[in-house]
Formats: sequence, structure tokens, C-alpha cells
Amino acid sequence: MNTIDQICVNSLRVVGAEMITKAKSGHPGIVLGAAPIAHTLFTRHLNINSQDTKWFDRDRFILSAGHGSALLYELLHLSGFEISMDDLKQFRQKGSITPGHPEVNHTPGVEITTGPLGQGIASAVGMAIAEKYLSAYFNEPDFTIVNHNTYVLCGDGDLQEGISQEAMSLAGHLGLGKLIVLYDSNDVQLDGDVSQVNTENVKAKVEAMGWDYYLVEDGNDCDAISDAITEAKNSILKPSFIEVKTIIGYGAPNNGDSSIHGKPMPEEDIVSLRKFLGYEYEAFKFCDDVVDYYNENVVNRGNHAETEWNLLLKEYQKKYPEAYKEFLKFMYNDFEITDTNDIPTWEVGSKESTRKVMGKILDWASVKLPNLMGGAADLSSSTMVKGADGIFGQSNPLGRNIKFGVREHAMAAITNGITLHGGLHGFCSGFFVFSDYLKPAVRLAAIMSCPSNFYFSHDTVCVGEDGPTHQPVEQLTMFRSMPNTNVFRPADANEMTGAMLESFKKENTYPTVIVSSRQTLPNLEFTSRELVSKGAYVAFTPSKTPKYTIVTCGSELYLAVEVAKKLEAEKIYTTVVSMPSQFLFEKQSDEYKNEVLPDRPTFALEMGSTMSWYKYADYVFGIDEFGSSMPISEIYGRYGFTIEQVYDTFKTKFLKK
Ligand SMILES: Cc1ncc(C[n+]2csc(CCOP(=O)(O)OP(=O)(O)O)c2C)c(N)n1
Ligand SMILES: [Mg+2]
Repeated sequence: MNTIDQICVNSLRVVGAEMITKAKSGHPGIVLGAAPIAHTLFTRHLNINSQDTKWFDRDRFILSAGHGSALLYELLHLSGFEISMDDLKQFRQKGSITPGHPEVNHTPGVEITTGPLGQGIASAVGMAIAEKYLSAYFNEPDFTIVNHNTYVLCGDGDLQEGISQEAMSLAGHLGLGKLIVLYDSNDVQLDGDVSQVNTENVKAKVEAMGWDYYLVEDGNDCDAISDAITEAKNSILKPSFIEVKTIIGYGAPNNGDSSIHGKPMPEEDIVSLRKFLGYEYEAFKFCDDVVDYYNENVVNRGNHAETEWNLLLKEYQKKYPEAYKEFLKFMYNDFEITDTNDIPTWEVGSKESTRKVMGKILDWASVKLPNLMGGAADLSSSTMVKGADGIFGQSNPLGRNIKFGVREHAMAAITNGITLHGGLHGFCSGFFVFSDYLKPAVRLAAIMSCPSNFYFSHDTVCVGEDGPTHQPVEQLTMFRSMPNTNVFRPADANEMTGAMLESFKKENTYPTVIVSSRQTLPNLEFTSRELVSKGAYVAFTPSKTPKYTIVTCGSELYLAVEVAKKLEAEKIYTTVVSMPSQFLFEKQSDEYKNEVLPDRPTFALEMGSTMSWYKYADYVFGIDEFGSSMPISEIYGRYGFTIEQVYDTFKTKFLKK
């Protein structure tokens, strides 16, 4: 290592360890071990610009091993982002911009929230897909206005998670040549040696998945790391995987041992570390040489790169004025549907499954919104959801339909990566029951205020013959309980159209989950496309002052109205409220909420777990057991969801209560 690299790396190590010790919490192992990898990437390769943090053509750096956050904050501090030394001292403290794990939109320069291992690497695949698509769409032979790499730093844990294997397998298949993964291969993890849980041949594994593999045997050798990155950048047909052998906690008395993974170092160990590294600068200080080196390299290189890019863009504007205008629209996420004159509609009284409506509205919207990109987990012929313009891949980088294969978890994280990259709005699709497989990625989308769209079909036990493994029960409650997540369960074509239109909105700051039916449903005269945006509305008003309310959604709306009519014949006046989105309803004024759901005995109805309705209802009729295999014609009766049975339940269980 040359002198300046040595000083920089040692400073990152010592200051990082000090941050963690001061916070009494954090992960020194990766900071000490992987500092040379991150330092080399930042100072010799990464094109980012702290003066314009969202520069569109910047390289993306994803710290998939989010527990190494201290290292990332130091690097961003040195690279000129608005993170001060005081912020570094406030690591992991209340209200700081240097939280426990990296959070996008919270700390300048952080591209994505990471921490749940494996998610970062999968979302990076989404970012690389976005880059590949946008470069194919906009670049001209003499104008590569979209041309950047996506870099990932991951650890052993990231690679043990299934999601990373799903994502890497797809990345290899798609030939995402500008994706470069740096693997902090230290043979140690939280609980002990990696050899206790992994014996596979990593090189053979990644090569089998279609990646280029490079090995750097000495993780302290910045030149070797840099050479490998250069080779990886030059190989553009396959994604690159660089295994860098490091020593966890390098320089700490207990280096090489799992005890350094996640415990702050005692003060005396920091003294030993300094001694071992021959490091004499005062605490919490980067010396001028280090500051200057980062200024000269990261800051200046990024600035210069963006300046060049701006010049290129100016020329592009002259030569391709129309494409330039469109590029700005992509860059600023400036797409919205203003004209719905030709939107597909369904006649009142006709019957259609809401999944078919979902697919048709998406196909229609994909023409209006060229930024929509996504697909399904080998289920597009069931969920009806697919992207436009053919299948995205090596031979068709302009396809907007991503065939994810049966890789739900990676699919959802990739979708987040596509959306977070900027320029595109990602969506994905699968059977609702298998949303269990991808829930962690929806949760991250919600935490990140990332408006990815998750379109599911087969919403209830009405899946029928496939049986309990395929019949969702508790999933609606799961997603409704997730903060900042808009869950729609529309009743018919009108409501589904409204829900889909909501999901396309460019101003959304939350993921949207739309759940559709497998079976056909009647298209009702009393549903509203527009009122879906309020989350709930009165769908049926009795002829006289109501005494009761039924609140419901999805396929049960029709049922609820039929029951209300039957009750009316007995002078039991009941309003029916359709509530396709509890999330949007909660955002309405108290006045509106009281108007729709006044203080009146309320009965809730849904073919699923009862838990998410108690906040609105005195009695909830739902399904709190697993489903069972049978034809759909028998499902309604088996679970008590015929008009007659619901009417009985209303009278005997609710009214008698
Ligand atoms: C999905 C998930 N499971 C568990 C954890 C808790 N965790 C954080 S780091 C870690 C060990 C990961 O090992 P490695 O990637 O080798 O990190 P190193 O110890 O080398 O820093 C674990 C289990 C997590 N953050 N995410
Ligand atoms: Mg490790």
C-alpha cells in the first residue's frame, strides 16, 4: 500500500472504531477489515458528486452489508457530502443523520436503506437493470448520456441469504455487465467462522450463475483491489464479482474472530489498534493529507465527471432535441396520466375478475407512462400483470417486461432498485399468498418512502382447489399493519381502475399493494372509481335513517349490499361502506371519516383474518383459520359467506351482541 492510501485507510479504521466506541454500539469488524476496499473504490473509481448528490448519471454505491454504516458515513464525509465530523460523533444517536444502518433520504449520499442482509445486493440488480434499460433507450453511438456502474459491498451474510442468490442468478442471466459486487470475504460472521455453515466453492458458484469472478488475495492491497475493479469495469458482458480476502477487525487485538463483528472496542483496544497501525493523529480527526486526497480524487473527479456529462448533454440536446426533452421527463419523474378518455371500462352488470381489470389497466397505462417497468414471478398469465414492449434481456434491453422467474423475494427488492434508481417506476406481481416470500422488500420500500407497486392476484380462500397453501388468510392483515403502505382490495372494475390510477401517481411516497380476485365479480352500479382515493365511501344507503353500518371491501361488497337489502325488508336499516384502502381512509379529515363511518354499531365483513377490522367495527366476520381445497362454488358456503349465512351471522351474532 502506498503511503497516502495507508494513511487514509488507517484513518477510516481508527475514526470508524472511535465512532462505534463512542456510540457504545455498532460493528467495528467490517469497518476495520473492509476499509481498503471501500477506500479504493471511492478514491479511484466511483463517480459521485457531493455538490449534486442526485446527479443522474452518477455511479451507484450500495452498502449491502448495512452494518458497516460507520464506514459509509466516514467516506461520504470525506467525499464532501453534508455530513460533518459532529455528525460522525453522533453516530447512532437520537435525531442524528448517522443512524444505525444507512437510510436513504435521511443521509446525503446514501442510495438505499440497507441492514436486512441480502436486500442491498438484490436492489442493486434493479438499479443495474434500470441503467441498462435507460442507456439502451437514450444513448446514441456518440452520446452515452446514461453510462454508470452499480457497485455493491457485501459480506458473507449477504451471500448466505436466498434473496442474493435469486438476484445474482437473474443478473447473470440478464448479463448486467455494469454491476460490480465487492465481497468482503473474511471467513467470519456474527456467530463464528463461516466454515461452520458454508463449504461451497464461491468462484464456481458465481461463475455458474454467469458472472465474472476475480480474486484479490490480500485485502490490504489497494492496487490489487483497484486492478480487479478496472478489469471488472472493462468486462461489460457479464456482472462482476470480486472476492477480496480480508481479516475481520484488522488491527484489533481480537481481529480474525467473530467477537469483533458487532461489539464496540474498549478504549484500551483502540489504543492497541492505533499502536498496531502506527497511527498518531488525534481522535475524531482526519488529517489534512487525507482530506486533501479525498478532495483531489473523489470530489474533483465527481465534479469533473458531471461537468463533462453536462457538456455532453448540451450537445445531445442540440442533436436530439426530442429525445432530450423526453430524457428530462424521465430524469425528473415527470410522467402522469392526465387523459383517461380511452381507459378500458366495464359495463355495470357485466362480470370480470379484478385481476383481469388490473392487467388491462396496466397495459393501457404502460402506453401512457413509458417509465413503467416490471413483471411477474412466473405468474403473469395468472396475475395478468406484465410490462410492455417485450421481455427485457440481453437481446432486447428495451423490453419493459421483466420475467423474474420464481424469485419473489429478489423480484420485490429489484423492483425497489428500479424505482430508487430514478427514471423508472417499478412494479411486480405474484400470487397474494406468496407475498410472504417478499414481504421484507415491501417493508423496506415503506421505510424508504419508495413508491414501488406490488400487484397481487388470488386474494382470498376463493382460490379454491389449490388448497390452504395457496389460499391467503392473514396476508391482508400483515400488509395493513405495515406503516406507510397503501393496501387496496378493490371490489370491482371501477374500484380496481381507481386503485391502479392511484398507484401510478408520481407523488406517491409509499409502496402500493393491490390485491385482486381470481374469480369473476359483478361490476356494480354503486362503486366509484374516483372515491377509491378517499379509501372508503358509502356504497349503499338505506331508504330510512340507518341504524347500522356494514364495512367491507373486495368481493364481499356485493354480498354486503345484498345482505343490507334483505335487512331493509325487515326494517333493519343498514348502510354499506366500501373500504378498499384503510390507509387512504386514515388520511382523510375527521369530518369525512365521521360522515362515512359515524358512531353507529358496525359490522365488518371480509374473507380473511379479522384482525385488521376491529378498529372500525364492533363485530368482525372473517376467516381466522386456514382454507381447504375445494371448488370455489363450495367455498362460500363452507366459510359462511353466502347472502343467507352473512344475514344470519349479522342477526344472531352481531345484533344479539
Ligand atoms: C436478514 C438479516 N439477518 C440477520 C442480520 C443480523 N446480522 C447483521 S450482520 C450479521 C453477520 C453477517 O456476517 P458477515 O456478512 O460475514 O459480516 P461480518 O461479520 O463479516 O462483518 C448478522 C447475522 C441482518 N442484519 N439481516
Ligand atoms: Mg464476514
